[in-house]
Amino acid sequence: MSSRMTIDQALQHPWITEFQQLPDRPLSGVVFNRLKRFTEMTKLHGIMLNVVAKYLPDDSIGQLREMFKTLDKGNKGTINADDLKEAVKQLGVSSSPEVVEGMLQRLDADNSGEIEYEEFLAAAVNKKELVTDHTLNHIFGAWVVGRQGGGG
Ligand SMILES: [Ca+2]
Repeated sequence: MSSRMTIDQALQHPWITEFQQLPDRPLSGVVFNRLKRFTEMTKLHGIMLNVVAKYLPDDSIGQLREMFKTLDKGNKGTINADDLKEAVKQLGVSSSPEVVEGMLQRLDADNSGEIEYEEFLAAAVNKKELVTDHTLNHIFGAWVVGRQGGGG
């Protein structure tokens, strides 16, 4: 039996839960897990999340905005491969550079080579929070108004 933990096992581990409270760690275990799960989704699912993420209310993404700023070294407005690797290292999860590169490629919806804020949001947000009345009203409300020519 191998004593080496998988990433998923490590993220269930109590000390990860403890670490995610620490402010000097740019990435929380929970969010890292979401990013990882995002890479396992179908491409279409990822595109849909990118669309929905644009309509998220500010109050549900405040913490993620702060996390993005912390990850974004030098205030570039984007997260690059180095930022992500450093964050994963600080999280204390053993993850190969290839895994992090793969994660970045998957999150990078527009193939710019970096993760923009909305790309990060799409992957990092709690998926249960995504499909709420608020976001659905925004998306379908805008669509219905568009179809009716804005009249009322
Ligand atoms: Ca991008």
